[in-house]
Amino acid sequence: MQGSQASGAGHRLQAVVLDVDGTLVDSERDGHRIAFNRAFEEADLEDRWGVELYGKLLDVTGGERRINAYFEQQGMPEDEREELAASLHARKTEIFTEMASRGEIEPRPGVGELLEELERAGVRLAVATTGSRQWVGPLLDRLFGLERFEVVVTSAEAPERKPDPSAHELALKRLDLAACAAPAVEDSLNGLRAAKSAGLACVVVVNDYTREQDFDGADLILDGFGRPHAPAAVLDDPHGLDPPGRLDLGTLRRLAARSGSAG
Ligand code: XBP
Ligand code: MG
Repeated sequence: MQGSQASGAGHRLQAVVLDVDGTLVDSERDGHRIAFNRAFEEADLEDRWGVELYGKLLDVTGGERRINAYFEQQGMPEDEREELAASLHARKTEIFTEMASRGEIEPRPGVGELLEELERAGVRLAVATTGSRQWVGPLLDRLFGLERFEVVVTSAEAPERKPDPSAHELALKRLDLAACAAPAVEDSLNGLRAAKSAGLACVVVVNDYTREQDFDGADLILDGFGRPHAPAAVLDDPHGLDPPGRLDLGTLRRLAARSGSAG
């Protein structure tokens, strides 16, 4: 059964490959950014990442790479900044893991309802993130229950960060599915590029850091997951998927059906 799915008959929605940062959770501004700043403070550094600056730094995915790129901009020599980035990121990861375990990071509105609807329909859940395994597990577990995600790919398994397609490719491989059976949900241009390079259709659900990005090639763009009393605006719907004010099972099924016949 699974082999035949991988080899082609993928016009039925079978799984969804979800991003974490910015998608399942609004974790960047009030989560990772705060943790980076605490790590700087504990190391007696004067650097602090404000809300606006952090938005620019998000162009570089992966926390350690982000710190490294920032100190490179400050003119720090390579060997010095690599060592500093590694130690700061290790501490930042501990701080963020504690924040996640204490419940300080919340799901984006409507995510819980979407996951329940997908599960009820037998759609398998997978995660493809550039974040670190140390915090991804505790965060998913606290918010949703880790066992609900059949596949979780983090930077531990896919060290080439997005927009590299390796996290999505590995998620598909572990699901044993063709790309057309498993669309992705992302919040950022780096995430969209990663999903598309791996051959997945991709819904982009923007947030405050990403809404001005140019999501050329996205299969659907929404400004939120949407809830019955708070519908999400449709920012672009190039295939006429016609979501009912929220990202729902029917919309993802229409996307997979389209991807199967187009691919
Ligand atoms: C998310 C990231 C992550 C987080 C920080 O990208 O780039 O690096 O900002 O996590 P995406 P770490 O949502 O596209 O996966 O510090 O653990 O790297
Ligand atoms: Mg993201």
